[in-house]
Amino acid sequence: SSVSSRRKHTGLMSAAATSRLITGEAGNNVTPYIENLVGRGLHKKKDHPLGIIKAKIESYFNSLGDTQFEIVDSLDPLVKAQACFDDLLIPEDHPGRKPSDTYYVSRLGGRDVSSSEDLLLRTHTSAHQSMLMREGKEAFLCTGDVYRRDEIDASHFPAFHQMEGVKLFDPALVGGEMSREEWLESPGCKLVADDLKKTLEGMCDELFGPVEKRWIDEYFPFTEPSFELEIYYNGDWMEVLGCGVIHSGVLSNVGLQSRHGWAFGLGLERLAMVLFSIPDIRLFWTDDKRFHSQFKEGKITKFKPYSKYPPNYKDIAFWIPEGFEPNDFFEIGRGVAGELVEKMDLIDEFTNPKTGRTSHCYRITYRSMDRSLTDEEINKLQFALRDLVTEQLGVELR
Ligand code: FA5
Ligand code: MG
Repeated sequence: SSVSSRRKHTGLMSAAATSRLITGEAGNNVTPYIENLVGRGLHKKKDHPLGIIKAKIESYFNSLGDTQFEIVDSLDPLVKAQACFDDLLIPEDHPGRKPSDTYYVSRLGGRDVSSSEDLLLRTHTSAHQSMLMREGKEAFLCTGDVYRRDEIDASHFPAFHQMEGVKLFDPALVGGEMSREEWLESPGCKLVADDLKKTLEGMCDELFGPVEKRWIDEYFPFTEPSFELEIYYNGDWMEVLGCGVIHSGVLSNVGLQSRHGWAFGLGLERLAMVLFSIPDIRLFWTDDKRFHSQFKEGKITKFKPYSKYPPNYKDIAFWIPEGFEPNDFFEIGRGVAGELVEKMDLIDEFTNPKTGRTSHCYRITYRSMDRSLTDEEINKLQFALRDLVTEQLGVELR
């Protein structure tokens, strides 16, 4: 077991010498597993479900007639905190900026201090809004891979894809420079919000056929008002996107204080899983021919599952130290086993009344998409996991 965990460490060190994302700088928490996902460009593959959906949505927006949406899909996912957070009025103490939630390449002030110059993997495509508006773009669709530290299961993966849409309006139509309060009460603001909702409802009808939808009031620091759109599909409400009228502060930051418009950000996997009946979010990243042979440019077809290999379960229990972050544990699991870890579930939590110490027990589900795993292989992974959590998180195994 210690052999295989040492091998992991060596892998990490040698990657550090050449890598752009694993630098060993202060606060650098990108793992080799994540680095391997960056740059795959799944959304640009014409025969990939994500590429097919992207093209469908782009052609919908550019069939509306009145506005030409520029297509942007090749921007570097490595951005500054300035672009991902500050330009969007996301405050320094926002939970989304914490190293438990975001992959940082560097943090100038150290692990726990936020700075505009920090380098990170974008957590949403909104990170490019301000730059694209500064360049003078009036309407665009910007698609890319985004990264968030998160739990692992069939619908959560630390990398997924978003499409950002922005449309600015003619000031003659909606009004020009005014105070934020005045704008929010104005008919122009209502016009922008109505256009946003009508356009996005039309997009859902185009993709799903007539489908039941509902609007939920939301909060984003960079839009005002803000909404979320849910659709009723296969017996359940599903969140498709977040959107809103662009906040006056965001526009004045890019020198557009006399302009107004809307913005939205949608999750491509969410839509693709439903439209193509893809049951597991990790399938988007597979190299398996049995997956890729099923999809063709321009066609929305139902995925036919190929046989799954059997799962293997292993439990791990430990006393947690103060400040324990489950995401750090999930990350180590992903680092050790990569795609072979299907799920990591907290199955038991217990506090000793005498000592006040808390113990967590997690069940790890190991499964490969393309072969049967041997006991020996699983045991090695589990031992490596046990070693690493002890070393890196200071937990005490039970
Ligand atoms: C955002 O990321 C905002 N930037 C969206 C936005 C853009 C609002 C412009 C206003 C203006 P949120 O975190 O809710 O918001 O994510 C947006 C969409 O991405 C979700 O509705 C969902 O479709 C998708 N999404 C979010 N988290 C995940 C995940 N873990 N896996 C798959 N899809 C996800
Ligand atoms: Mg949301």
